[in-house]
Amino acid sequence: PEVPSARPGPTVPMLPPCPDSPPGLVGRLLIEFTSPMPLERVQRENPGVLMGGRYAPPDCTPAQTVAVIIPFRHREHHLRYWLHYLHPILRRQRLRYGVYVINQHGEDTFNRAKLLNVGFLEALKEDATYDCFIFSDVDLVPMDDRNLYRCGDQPRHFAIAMDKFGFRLPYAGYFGGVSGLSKAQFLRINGFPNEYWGWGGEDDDIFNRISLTGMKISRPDIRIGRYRMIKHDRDKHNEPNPQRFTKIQNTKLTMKRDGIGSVRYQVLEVSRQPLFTNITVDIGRPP
Ligand code: UD2
Ligand code: MN
Repeated sequence: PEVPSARPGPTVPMLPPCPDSPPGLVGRLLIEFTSPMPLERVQRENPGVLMGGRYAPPDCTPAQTVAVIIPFRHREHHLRYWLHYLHPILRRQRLRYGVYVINQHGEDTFNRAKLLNVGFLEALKEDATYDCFIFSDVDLVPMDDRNLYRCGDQPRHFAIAMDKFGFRLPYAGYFGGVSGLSKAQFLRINGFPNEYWGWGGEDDDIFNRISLTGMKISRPDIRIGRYRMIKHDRDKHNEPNPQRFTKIQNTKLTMKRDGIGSVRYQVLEVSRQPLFTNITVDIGRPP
């Protein structure tokens, strides 16, 4: 509806708030990764998504603005599946959102959590109204659109029942895959650690930060938090980090100095693609 403004002049369009449970969700989804997914097809099938991967529902005003942050290097064919499945889901969930692919430049050791810190800061530079941050692996697709990509009063863990773990939570403190924190929750834990180079441990460190600051993880129902992970081998330059076991013992000591307050990096390129914003960044290398 259009609400007339007090003085003569243009009218201000006022959309009603989006409903708490979006109508038009379909529930359980069929997710498969057999035939390759051309980017042109994904673009053709998502005409409502604006440049840079931005979207807002045409018929209501969402309570939050969501930045989806994806850590990335050399996974183009995974990204195409992710975009193919996620854009329609996020649209049905009536989210106002943007998709940010944080692409680690060069071939030094991968650092997932540091890339996520970069994504937080760079998304806010693009749009200061982001108040919810969803951090997603590029290879994870939810099997149920009732798993709403929003933030709540506690940090949220979305990917709780993955095919590769037999659709069970592998351990109580597991926080990997897909998670979501409000801006305030993220700042309260000083963001994520920057010092986990290579595979593993960073998700447990994030879990520790959340517990140490007195917050509790919220999770969806186990029947709804189901995911498929695209099968893959371990990437080059992302070998298991041998320091991870000792590092996660020390979160309490390290989290104050290592986090969003101390992240150093250099953005090399920001490029707005039709279905996502690509940010290529130099995050350095392990000491
Ligand atoms: C698990 C967790 C993940 C993270 C990781 C340990 C699941 C489903 N996910 O993932 O959240 O905690 O262990 O670090 O259990 N990536 C690239 N290029 C690379 C390397 C990594 O794009 O060369 C990105 C990509 O988004 C990928 C993510 O980092 O999905 C995690 O890496 P992974 O998929 O190799 O690790 P995985 O499946 O064991
Ligand atoms: Mn994976």
